[in-house]
Amino acid sequence: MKAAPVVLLMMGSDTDLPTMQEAANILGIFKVPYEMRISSAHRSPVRTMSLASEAAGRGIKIIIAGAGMAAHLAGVVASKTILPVIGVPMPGGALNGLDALYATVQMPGGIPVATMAIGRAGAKNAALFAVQILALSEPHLAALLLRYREEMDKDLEQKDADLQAHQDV
Ligand code: RP5
Repeated sequence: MKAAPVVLLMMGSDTDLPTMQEAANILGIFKVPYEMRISSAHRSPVRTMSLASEAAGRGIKIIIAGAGMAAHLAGVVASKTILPVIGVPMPGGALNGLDALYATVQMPGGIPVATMAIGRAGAKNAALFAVQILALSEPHLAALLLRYREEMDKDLEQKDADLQAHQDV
């Protein structure tokens, strides 16, 4: 049987999926059960608000919301739940994500959204941040996070060694 999702990954459009897939990949690595949903603050506001308000009741602990342009998804979701909401501004549009960054990060006092970087790095970090929050009460995730960082370190060390071996000057 499939494990019940603890992270809800929301995005405003199917066009956000390639970027938000980065978050899904990380949750997969850490074996954190998640659910992906497409729902827009503007195009499907009622469904978006239901997803947000019902999330805690069905065992979701953290919501990641990615949206682009006038990106109100993370803020609207945060207004309907007290679960931590992590926002990811999507790139693209005439302003290439700067609009989404401002719309996501500039929340009025009272309704926080933990906003990540624009695009793939933001989606990846949103998932890692979610795992870090879960690790506060799940020691096996803390151990996996430490190993993940060790592997990043080793990977970079190897890349540096390769660079040194192939440098002519
Ligand atoms: C936002 O508008 C979505 O999150 C997406 O990033 C952007 C453009 O949506 P599409 O026109 O590509 O569906 O709501």
